[in-house]
Amino acid sequence: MEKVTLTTFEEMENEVAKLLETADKVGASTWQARVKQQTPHCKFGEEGICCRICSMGPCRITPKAPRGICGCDAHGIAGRNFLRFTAGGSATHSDHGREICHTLYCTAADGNYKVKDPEKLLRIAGEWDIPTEGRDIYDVAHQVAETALLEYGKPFGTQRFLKRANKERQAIWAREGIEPRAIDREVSQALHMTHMGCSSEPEALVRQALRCGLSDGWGGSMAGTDFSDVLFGTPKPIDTEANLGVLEEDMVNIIVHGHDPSLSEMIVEWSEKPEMIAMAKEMGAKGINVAGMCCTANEVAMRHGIRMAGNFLQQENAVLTGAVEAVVVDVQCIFPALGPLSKCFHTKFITTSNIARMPDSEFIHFSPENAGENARQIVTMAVQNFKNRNQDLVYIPKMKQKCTVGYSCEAIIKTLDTVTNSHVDVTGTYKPLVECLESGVLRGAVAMVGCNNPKVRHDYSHIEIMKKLLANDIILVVSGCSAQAAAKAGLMCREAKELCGAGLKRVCELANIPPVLHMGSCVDISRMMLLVTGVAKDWGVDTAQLPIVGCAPEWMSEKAVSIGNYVVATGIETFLGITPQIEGSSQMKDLLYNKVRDWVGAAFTVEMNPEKLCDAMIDRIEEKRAALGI
Ligand code: BF8
Ligand code: SF4
Repeated sequence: MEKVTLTTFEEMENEVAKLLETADKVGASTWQARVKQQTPHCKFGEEGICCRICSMGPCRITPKAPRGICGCDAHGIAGRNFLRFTAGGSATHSDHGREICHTLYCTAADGNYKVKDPEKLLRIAGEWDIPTEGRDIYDVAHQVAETALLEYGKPFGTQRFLKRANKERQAIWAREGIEPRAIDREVSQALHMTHMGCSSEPEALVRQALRCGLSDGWGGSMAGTDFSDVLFGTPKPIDTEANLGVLEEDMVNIIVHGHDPSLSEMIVEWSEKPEMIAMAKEMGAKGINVAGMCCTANEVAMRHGIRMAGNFLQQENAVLTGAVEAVVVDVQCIFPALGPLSKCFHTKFITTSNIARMPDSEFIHFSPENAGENARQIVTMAVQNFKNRNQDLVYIPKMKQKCTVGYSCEAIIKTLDTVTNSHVDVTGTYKPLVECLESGVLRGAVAMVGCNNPKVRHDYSHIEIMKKLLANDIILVVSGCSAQAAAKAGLMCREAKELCGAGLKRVCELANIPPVLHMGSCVDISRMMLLVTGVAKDWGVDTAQLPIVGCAPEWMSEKAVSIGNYVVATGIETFLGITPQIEGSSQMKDLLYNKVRDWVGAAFTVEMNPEKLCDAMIDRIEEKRAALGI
């Protein structure tokens, strides 16, 4: 029998403790210490009932002061805060998508960026009625990119990608008046609605939160994913490794961290150039080792097999190994702490985007037009920094696990085809998966996503919930920092089938897949929307009827709230392990935890205890099965 040995929390935490000793030695601040300084958190903020959107305030709601100076009550304040949180996330994902569209617009046959998946480009052009016949692929790319960019600000109509949804879903969005129009318009309207003296009715605020979320998931994020695939290739299953043990003692270590693959792809390309490797050898290193952090790790792992150093709460850990020559970042989820922390070591902290400027960093403005030159400069800086490493401070935890990543929808369909029709042409259907779900070989599926959050033990909820779901024949698709949690623990390798119930184990053996399928970064949750939609279409039911739920057990960011909104609006019940900041309003709780289900067929469930959260998911999946009569 193939064996799987999981990395335990104790092993991980012991290694972190050693890294924290180094932090003490060099006088570095760490998040572990700052959490203590920030606890307990402000209760008004935590419950969402502090308002500071005008300078008559800030106003805080208490039993003795039930209204702000303008007269807004707890429900209006919590509702406005929730919508603003959503708008922040939607803007962030969608702006990432916009950058990718710009990169696509900059492609040329002899340029820094090329079209790597012309087939996917032509498919999207076809969806959008853009002529392709007899045209140069780059002409098509530029027209598709421009059309995509116009989606952000078009004056009329709704988002083009909505047409990809099943008919039932499209009808629900139309009925509820939540079809997103221009992507930017939904963010703008959210900010307008939450300006002093505009909306204070929770229902209206929640409806706009759903619409603003949809403009992300079925707009900006979907553009980010699809055009990243066109530019850098649609992911296919590929083997790699995960955890801090992927850093190498005798190589130049470069961490790529953030989200936008336009940067990380170039860094990977340049780190592989013979002249760069020769330079590293001149400096006394054996070569150049690029490792990923956070969503960038997912992006480069699934397209190149670049190894993943860790997830959100490990970004400081990587620097604390003392073995990192450069942390190269673009946007989102980057701790401003990395600047001062790097100063305690030889590490260069290199920021590259005007969107994420940070103190104590070296700024090299990265642009698609100069990408090659920018990447050359960055890799050179890292290589030349190797000689400055202080060997006395180097400690690299030995922990790492092997994993298989890169299950795009296209890859999943291809895998299903090989199982059912190994000698027949690709049929392009999820029907085999539908059959497994219908027959009960698989009880259901969970899309597990999201971050880490020091309010709960690092990665614990992700891993414990995943293990229990696998044992219950529930297959997992994962993305973002949840994906890395699975990979680091050892759940993303084929041997992990041994932890599954009999049905899921059989599916893993037949399809030769791990039971936890890596679908990418957080913008790639749009892939999950298309997967669920595809299953619903092949089953002939609406998404809300499927035995499939979403889960973000350790979420923290505004992006996660935007995601939650579009996942729920897509009809997928969403389970949260961190309480959203709305608890101070009974009306907001009722809306998000119950009432939205009447509108879109799904709602949020919140439970801080991972065991109970998992049980609630299993119950919901079984309820859905019963309702389908299976
Ligand atoms: O977008 S899972 S901590 S890295 S927000 Fe951030 Fe959360 Fe990680 Fe990617 Ni997503
Ligand atoms: Fe206070 Fe109203 Fe101003 Fe908010 S908008 S800070 S509740 S006065």
